[in-house]
Amino acid sequence: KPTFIWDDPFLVAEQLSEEERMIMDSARAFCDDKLMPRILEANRNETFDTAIMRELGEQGFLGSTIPEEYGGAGVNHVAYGLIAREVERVDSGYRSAMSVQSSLVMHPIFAYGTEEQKHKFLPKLATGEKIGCFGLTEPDHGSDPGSMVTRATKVDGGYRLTGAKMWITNSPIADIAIVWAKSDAHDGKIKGFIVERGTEGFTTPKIDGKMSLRSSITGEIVLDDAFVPDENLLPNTQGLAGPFGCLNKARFGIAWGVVGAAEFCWHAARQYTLDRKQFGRPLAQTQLVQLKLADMQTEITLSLQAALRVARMMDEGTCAVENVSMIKRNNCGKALTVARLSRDMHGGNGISDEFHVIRHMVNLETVNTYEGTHDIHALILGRAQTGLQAFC
Ligand code: TGC
Ligand code: FAD
Repeated sequence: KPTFIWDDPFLVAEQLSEEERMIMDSARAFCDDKLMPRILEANRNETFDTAIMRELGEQGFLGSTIPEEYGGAGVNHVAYGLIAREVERVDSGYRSAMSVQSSLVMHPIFAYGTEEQKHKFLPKLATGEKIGCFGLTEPDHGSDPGSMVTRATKVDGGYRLTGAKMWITNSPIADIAIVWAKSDAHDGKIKGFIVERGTEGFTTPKIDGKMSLRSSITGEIVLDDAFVPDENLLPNTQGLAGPFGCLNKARFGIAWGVVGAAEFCWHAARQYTLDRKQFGRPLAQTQLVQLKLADMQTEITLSLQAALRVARMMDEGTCAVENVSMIKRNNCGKALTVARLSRDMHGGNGISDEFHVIRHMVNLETVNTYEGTHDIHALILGRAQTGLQAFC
C-alpha cells in the first residue's frame, strides 16, 4: 500500500535527479549552518552582512544558471529554484540579495552584454566580491515602468544619465547598478546601462524604517548627470523586453523561494500545536487546527509541484512568461496566507521574533508586492485569456 509522506505528499524529492537532490541537500545544510544563526540579529538591527554575498558565491549560488566560463555554476532552473527555496526558508531578504545578483544583474550582462562586459563583470559578481543592483522602479512609476522618466542623453564617448530610482535592493552597497533609462540616441527607447560606483553624480541613499525585509538593504539610486561610457551600454536589448526578460528569471526564483518560507511556517505551526496543550489536549488534536494544517499542506504541495513543472518547462524552452506570472502570483499569495495562519496558531508567542513566523509574514508582504504585485500578475493573466488590456 503506498505511504502518504506528510511533508512531501507528491514525492517531489523523487522527481529530482540525483544531482538536483544533492544541490538541494547541500543548500539546506549551508542555510541551516550559516544563515539561520544570523537572521534574528540582522532582522532586529536592520543590517545586511556583505560577507554573506561571498559565502553565497563560494557555494555557487550567485548566477547559478550562468555557464562556468563566466564564473557561474551552469546548473539548470530546477536547481536554481531548489536553492532559492532553501535560502528563503531562512529569510526572504537573503533570497532577495541572491535573486537580484543572479537574475537582475548577472543575467542582463550575460544575455544583453558584450563579451568584454561578460568577462569584466560576471566572474567577480559570481564570487560575491562585487555586488550589483537593478534600477527599474521610480518614485512615481512602479507597476508601470514603461512611463519612467529617467533619461540618457548621448554625449561624446558615452551617455549622461539623469533621474531617480526608488526601492532598490542592495543599492547602498552595490559596486555596480544596472540602470534602465530612456535614451535619446535610440528614439527614446529604454536601454540598460552598467553604472559603476565612483561615477560622479551617482549616489545611493539608504531607505530606513522598513518593517518588512529588514535583513535586506534597500535604497534609492540618484543620477545627476552621471556619465556612463559607451562601453557600459548593454547593446543587445531595447525596450521593456530588456528589464522584463530579467524579471522572468527573478519572478521564477521568487515562486520557489516563497515555498521555503511557507514550509518553515507550516512546519513550525504543526510542531507548536503538537507541543502546546490547551483544555487538556494538544492544540493539534482540535478540528480547527487540523483544518488549518490541511490547508497549509495542500497549498504548499500544489505550489511546489507547480514550481517544479514551470522549472522543467523553462529548462525545455517551453515556458511562456504567463506561466511565471501564474506561479509568482499564486505561490506568493498562498505563502502569505500560510504565514498569517501560522502566526495566529502560535498565539501570543507568534508575535515574538524568536519564533520567526511573524518575520516571514511581514517579509512576504514585500515579496507579494515586488516584481509585479499580486494584482498586476492577475492583469497579465487576464490579458492573456481575454486579449483585453486592463492596465489602463
Ligand atoms: P507590455 O506591452 O506588456 O510589454 C512591453 C514589451 O515588453 C515585452 N514583455 C516581456 N518580455 C519578456 N518578459 C516578460 N515577462 C515580458 N512582459 C512583457 C512585451 O513583449 C513588449 O515587447 P515589445 O518588443 O513588443 O515592445 O508592457 P506594459 O507597459 O503594458 O506592461 C504592463 C505590465 C503590468 C505587464 C508591466 O509593466 C509589469 O510587469 N509591471 C510590474 C513591474 C515590475 O514587475 N517591476 C519590478 C521591478 S524590479 C523588482 O521589484 C526587484 S525586487 C527584487 C528582489 O529584491 O528580490
Ligand atoms: P504602485 O504601482 O503604485 O501600486 C500600488 C497599488 O496599486 C498596488 O496594489 C497595485 O497592485 C495597484 N495597481 C497598480 N496599477 C494598477 C492597475 N492598473 N489596476 C489595478 N491595480 C493597480 N524595484 C526595482 O526596480 N529594483 C529593486 O531591486 C526593487 N526592490 C524592492 C525591494 C523592496 C523591499 C520593495 C518594497 C520594492 C522593491 N522594488 C524594486 C519596487 C517594486 O517592484 C515596486 O514596489 C512594485 O513594482 C510596485 O510598484 P509601486 O510600489 O510603485 O506600487
